[in-house]
Amino acid sequence: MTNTEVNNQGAQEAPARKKRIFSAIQPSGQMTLGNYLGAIRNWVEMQDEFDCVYATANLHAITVRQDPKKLKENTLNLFALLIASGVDPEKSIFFHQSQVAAHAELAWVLGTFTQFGELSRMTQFKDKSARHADNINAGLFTYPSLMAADILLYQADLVPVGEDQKQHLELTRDIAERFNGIYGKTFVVPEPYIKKNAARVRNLLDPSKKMSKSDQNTKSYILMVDEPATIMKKFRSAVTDSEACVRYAEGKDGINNLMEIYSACTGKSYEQIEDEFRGKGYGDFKNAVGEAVVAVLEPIQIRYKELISDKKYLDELARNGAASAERLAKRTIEKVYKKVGLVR
Ligand code: ATP
Ligand code: LTN
Repeated sequence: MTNTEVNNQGAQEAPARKKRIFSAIQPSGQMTLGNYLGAIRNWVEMQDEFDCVYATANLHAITVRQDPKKLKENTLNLFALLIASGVDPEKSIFFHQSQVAAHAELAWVLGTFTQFGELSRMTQFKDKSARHADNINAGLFTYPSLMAADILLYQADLVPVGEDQKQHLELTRDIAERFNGIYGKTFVVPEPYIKKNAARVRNLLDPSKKMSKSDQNTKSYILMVDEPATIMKKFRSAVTDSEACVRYAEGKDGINNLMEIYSACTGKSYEQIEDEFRGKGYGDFKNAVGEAVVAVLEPIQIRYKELISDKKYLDELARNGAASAERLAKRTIEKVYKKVGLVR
């Protein structure tokens, strides 16, 4: 019986269950300003409204070859950076995917409910197998079954997704419905949670592309841990146009991108920004954008440095998070094994 039903019958007033969110980020490199404004900041905001379960997706990261030492370091750094950004282990469950074995267990079972044809159509698989032609491994192919397991294990109602992960979420929904259809209601079928006006940050040197940590040119992106002086320098070399007028318009991708970043960091609207820089040159504008970004990132960097120097504390946070995750995951995996007829 749901809480609402209890309430309708006039029984004790129970608070309505908050919707559950699941999300994860791969520790596959250093986080950029794009990751922060497009994803991480939302993770922090969603904590007040939703019951959030967050993880570093280190099992997904090994679908491309990783140096073991580097992977561990990236995983810990990502964990610390997210906490420094405001992911709060008191409010949310936050852990490393590899700490809860049920992710791998459920992924195996769900893999048997995922068709070869479906996986073959995934654009991420096609892209990544073209980029890593020497290592098109089975894990890269079945990546979406593991992602479905991440989400379905926690009975998540909502999954915040960017454009690139929509197809994987759609497949997750299909797998959940297929399983529920055969065995009766087992999984919540998750909905995409698309945040209105979430920032989409573009590459500083080629604004036709998104800002991406895997870009060859370090000047094309701002890292969350870049020094303030580096951030200022990178913005000064950002591509603009020859009009010398700060306004949001078609064909002004470079300036549009800087306006989007400035707006995301200061809360100012495009009109306010146009007013502020009327009659001023791009040099002034770029400096202001750099300063606004430094103002957002500097406090995070300070907290990050403190956290990263206390590995024991970080380990303890992750272990506690994993223990809470495990309790939720256990219920689902036990139900699944029982329904499928697997001896536990
Ligand atoms: P890669 O360079 O390895 O493709 P990436 O930097 O593009 O990685 P992901 O690790 O794929 O980022 O994405 C992590 C999260 O950050 C996702 O939710 C994604 O939508 C978001 N994100 C990544 N880049 C941007 C961007 N430039 N603007 C807004 N959001 C972004
Ligand atoms: N595939 C995602 C990371 C990811 C994820 C998830 C996101 C792994 N498991 C579950 C949402 C829900 C990516 O590369 N951005």
